[in-house]
This record gives sequence, C-alpha cells and structure tokens, in this order.
Amino acid sequence: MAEERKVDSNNKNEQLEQFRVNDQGQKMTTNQGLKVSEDEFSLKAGERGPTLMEDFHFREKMTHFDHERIPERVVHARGFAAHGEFQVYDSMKEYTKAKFLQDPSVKTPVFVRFSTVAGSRGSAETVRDVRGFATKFYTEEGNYDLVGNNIPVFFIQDAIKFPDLIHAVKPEPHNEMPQAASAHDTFWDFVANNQESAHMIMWHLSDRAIPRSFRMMEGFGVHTFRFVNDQGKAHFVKFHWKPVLGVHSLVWDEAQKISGKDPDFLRRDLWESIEMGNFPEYELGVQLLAEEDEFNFDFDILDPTKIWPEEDIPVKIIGKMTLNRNVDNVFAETEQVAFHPGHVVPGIDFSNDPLLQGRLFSYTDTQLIRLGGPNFHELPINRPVCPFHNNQRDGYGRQTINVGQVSYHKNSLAGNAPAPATEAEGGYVHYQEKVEGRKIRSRSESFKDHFSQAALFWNSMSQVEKEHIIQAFSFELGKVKSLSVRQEIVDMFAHVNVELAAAFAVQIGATPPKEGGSSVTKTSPALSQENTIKMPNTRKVGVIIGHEFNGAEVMSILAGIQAEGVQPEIVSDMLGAVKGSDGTELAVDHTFLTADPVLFDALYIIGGASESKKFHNDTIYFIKEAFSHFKPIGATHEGVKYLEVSGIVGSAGVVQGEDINEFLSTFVEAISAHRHWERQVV
Ligand code: HDD
Repeated sequence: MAEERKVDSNNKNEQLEQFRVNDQGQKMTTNQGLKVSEDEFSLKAGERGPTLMEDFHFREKMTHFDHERIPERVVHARGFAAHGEFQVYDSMKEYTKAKFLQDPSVKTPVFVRFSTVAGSRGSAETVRDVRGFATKFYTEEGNYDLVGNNIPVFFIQDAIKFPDLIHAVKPEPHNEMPQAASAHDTFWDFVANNQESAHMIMWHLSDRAIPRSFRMMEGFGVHTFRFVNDQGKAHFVKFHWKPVLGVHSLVWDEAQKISGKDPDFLRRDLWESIEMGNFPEYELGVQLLAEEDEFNFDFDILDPTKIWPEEDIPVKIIGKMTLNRNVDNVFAETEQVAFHPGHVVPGIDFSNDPLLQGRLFSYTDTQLIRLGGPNFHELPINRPVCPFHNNQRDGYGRQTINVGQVSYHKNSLAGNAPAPATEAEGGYVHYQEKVEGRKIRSRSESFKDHFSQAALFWNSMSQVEKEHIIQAFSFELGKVKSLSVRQEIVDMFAHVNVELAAAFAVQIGATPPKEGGSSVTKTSPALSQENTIKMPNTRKVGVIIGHEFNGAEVMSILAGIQAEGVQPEIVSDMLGAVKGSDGTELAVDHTFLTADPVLFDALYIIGGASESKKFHNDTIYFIKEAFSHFKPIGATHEGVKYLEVSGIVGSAGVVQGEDINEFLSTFVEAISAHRHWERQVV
C-alpha cells in the first residue's frame, strides 16, 4: 500500500482491487496452488470402494465448506450494502477540524450497510422494524463510522438494557417464534415495563418502520455527538441523512405480502437502482448547538429518546453522499464489514449519552466473536485508506508482516517509532470536558419525561398517518396473548394521547382509558411524511399489456413516462414478446405469475384486443390490489374497460385519457404523489 496516497473516490476501490480474484479462464487449483485434475470423484480404493484419507483435495474442499459460516450479527443480521462517495458542500472549519468536512473538492469513499434489526440473516426485508443505516467514511485521517438508524430516537436510555431489549424483541426462546417481528408478548411486556420506550414505539408503529426503499428513508446518528474545531471550541451535533427522493413507505398489508412475494425486496431495489445508474443520494445534515446552550431545553440533550425538533434547531445541510457501486462479493464486503460508533476522526467526539457510552464497548466486542479474532481491521473492507502503525501484533489470521525487532513503546532501539502524534500532527485529542460526580447507578431526573415527545410525534402526524399508527397498535397487540400486557400498553399510551389509546383498546379487547393525555400541543411538521419530497423518479410501473395494442401510442406513452424517470416493466400472460397491431414488439419482463401488484408503485393498464378470460381476471386482481394500496393506476385504450369493471373510474389517482399528452402529465403527477389516501376517506 502506498504510504501517502491522496484520498479520492477511487482510493478505496484501488485498495480493494488488490484483493479481488477473478477465476475467469483459470485452471482449478487447491489452496496451495496445485492444479487439480478431477473435481467430481473422490479418491477411492476401487470404483465401488471407500474414500481414501489420502484425498487431500476432498479433505480441503470439505473442510473449507464445513467452516464457511460465521455467526450472524446478534442484531442487524439481515443487511445489504453499497459503495459510494461523500462530498461536503462548504468547509465546516468553523465547527469541526475533521478533514473530510473541509474541502468541497475532496470525494471521500464510503461504504454503507442498511439492515433490519430483529430478523435473522435470511429473514424477509419488509417487516415492521427499525432500519440500520451505517456509513463508513474512509478518510485520510482514518475510518469514521456513523452507525445510525432510520429512526432518530431509541427504545432505551442506558446501554445496560440493550441485551434485555433484544432478548424481548427476538423470537421467544422456548419456541423461536415469531421471526423478524415485534408483534409478540415478550416485546410488548418489555415496552410496558420500560416506559422510556414510548417515543420510539410511536416511530416504530408509524410508516417509518416499513420503508418503500433504502433509497427513500432518512438516517440519523441518534446520539448527541460533538464537533470540535481547530481552536478547541466544541458544539453539540446531531447527524441526519436526508434522501433526495424523499421519505416514502409501504402500507402494512402490502409489506406483509411482499415478505412472501419477494423477501429480498429492499436489497433488490438497491442493487437494481445502482446497476441501472439510478444512484441513491442522501444529503448530510447537522443540527448544531453551542455548548453554552446545553440546558436551554425542556428535554435533556443527552437523552437518546429525544429529538431536537428541526423547527427549533434547524438542520444545516452540509454535503451529499452518492452510492454508485454495488459490492463484488456480499460475504467479503457486506458481511465482514465491521462498524463501530467509536471509530472517530479528529474534530468528532462523543457526548455523555449513556446509550452511546455503552455502544463504545459493544461493537469491537461483537466483532471479536463474529469475525474470529482481533485482526478484523485487516480485512479488505475494513482497512483504512491511510497507513496504520502501532505495536499490536499477532492473533488469528494476522496478515500484516510487521518488520523489525521492536514492538513496544517507548523504545530507543527503533527511534521510539511508531510514536504518538501531537495534536498539530493530527493526533486525536479527546475533548477536555470537565466531569465530576459520585459513582452511582441511577438516572438523571432530566431523563424522566417519557411522554412529551411521544405526544409531539403524535400531534405532528397527518390523519392518515395517525390511522396507520392505530392500525399498527391494533395489529401488534392483537398478536399479544396476555390481556394484562395489552391493558398495560393501553394505560401507558393513554399518557401520550387518550384518543389513540382508546382507538386501539377497543380493537384488542382492553378497557379504553377514561382520562390521561399529554399537555403537549406543539407539532413538528418535519416529522410527517406528508410533507416530504414527492417526485416520479425511479418509480416502478407495471405495464399490463396483451397483443394487438396500439403500437405508436403505447411507445410514445412509455417513452414519455421514462423521460420523467419512471421505470416501466412489462407484464403479460406469457414471457416472450407482445405484438402491437402495427407490428411493434415489446419484450415481456414478468408474467402474472412471476410479478405481483405489490411489487410495483403504480400500474398502467393497456390490455390488448384479444385477451383470454385468465388475462382478464389477472388484470382485475392487479387493479384491485394496487387500488387497495392507494397506488396510481393509469389506463388507455382497451385498458379503460378494466377500470370500469373494477368500479374505480373517477377515484383519486385513477387516470384515463384519450389525449396522450394530457394523460401523460396527469399520470406522472399521480405517480409522483405516490399514494392516494383520499380513497380511504370516500
Ligand atoms: Fe447497535 C449493530 C445502530 C444501539 C450493539 N447497531 C448495529 C448496526 C447498526 C446499529 C446500524 C449494524 C451495523 C452493520 O451494518 O454492520 N445501535 C444502532 C443505533 C443504536 C444502537 C442507531 C442506538 C442509537 N447497539 C446499540 C446498543 C448496543 C448496540 C445500545 C449495545 C450496547 N449494535 C450493537 C452490536 C452490533 C450492532 C451488538 C451487532 C453487530 C455489530 O454490532 O457489528 O455491537
């Protein structure tokens, strides 16, 4: 590795290139490099005889196979990742000396892993859950990891409760059910007994927990961190990732169906988008707070169950991240990447948030068992792009060949190298916060208001979002067998809002609260997805089409929606090509059997002149499902009759038209809106 390499977007890629192996056109060998002459038959004593111990090729192949699994992550086991780059818009020198936040011309390579939390590595992806959003910045000062989630608060306030939380949400130990779901007794028992979770639960039961795409969710550092500038002046900081496409979600019925139709839905979406050149983009935002303002709020800024409302402390957008390359090998990269909130660079420091403090221990510890020893930093995906030197030696799988006689500090024999760097030379110096106190196992009084921000969240939701939250409570608690737990949850959430608690209490056979509620009347519009960015780009439209369609018109409509960034995919009753009346041919991407309306954002029904009864029934099924999920549906030509049969003509988001241009613009507008909730009201 070159010692003084200028960091650019290819820097990490170049480093990884040294480890890539391409088997194309090569002869097969053993791991010792010996060419193998036979790979189908083990070495035997006679054609029908026993396999011989001597068969080194068999032994090596089988041994490697027997050992090829590693423990999955104890949380966030199911994940998918991509490479990209980050660029700051303007120097952040005033607030932080972090080098990657100084120069807008510098592109810092990043690796981002998205994940669900509760499910095993093979679980479905569209379950109701928090999503992990972990970013590794390969900076010239070392790796900086921003290990966040798509929800800005957390269930608990102190890391010592993390094992309890996870034991409660994971499948129950006596029967290992349910997989990747919080809708069961132990999770809700935990919630009732740990009421600091109230705010997080509001997010968990909102649409945020069923994102449409990893490309369409926010990311949050959650904790309060510190920025420190080159004068040693500190600001408290909260990190935000804002997706350029806006924040969008699935609806619950759809999410559950996708779990069966395509358990890989979110990774497929990310993978395909990057392959197509639709690179996911997120802007990095920071909320900054001067140290002097630490106590100016009605919540404790160190409490990870609290947000800093964006209307009170604005999010300053400081840069953009683009994910532009898929991994080459999921195990080598996505599975072996090791994140840690403690991987920081000069200019970024911690706060005393007790959840963060505990995380600083857990991540290295978990990598030791997961990746099998202390040298996981040497795995290609984890290596910093800058040189690293210290006196750590040996251990399983050590790759570095450290030359020389000396592996201790201080020393004279090697001129005291490697020597710690001064601050001016880039040495990391911890922010010298003054700390004093008695040793005590307790929680600050300032952490004890669990309901005000849960109420703020509720107040900020649109009517539709509120209904979704009520339905989510009704579903989750409807799966809880213990009536006492159900009642405790009703009583707990009566502290947030009485109408909310009453609305789901009746659904779950519990007694609605008579009184309660919160005195909070404030709202934070930034919390509602109703106020998000809406655009048609990268929306998938299922185009239902049969033979004998009007070639010229259909092609111009498809070209028109594609010009707006929409992605049509052709669905018909058979693979192959559908033929227009003028001889135009369209290749079919999916059949009614392999596709499903839940896999599209919208439908465009064209039909054809000679459809079978089955074509007719399948089309009606597609329309009914898409309609019930509030999706835009457009129809032209023969397609219009299906809208009529389905009884949805004139409904919100249902577009039909004779005039191509008018149809195009109304349909694209309907697609941008994403969902047409008005249907629910009628
Ligand atoms: Fe954690 C993984 C995010 C609290 C202990 N965590 C993990 C990942 C993400 C987060 C995104 C997956 C990283 C990857 O893709 O490899 N965790 C969070 C956030 C938290 C949080 C945003 C609260 C603000 N975590 C948390 C606590 C603890 C842990 C309180 C324990 C004290 N988390 C872990 C872990 C994991 C992990 C056990 C499992 C796999 C891994 O670390 O690498 O150490």
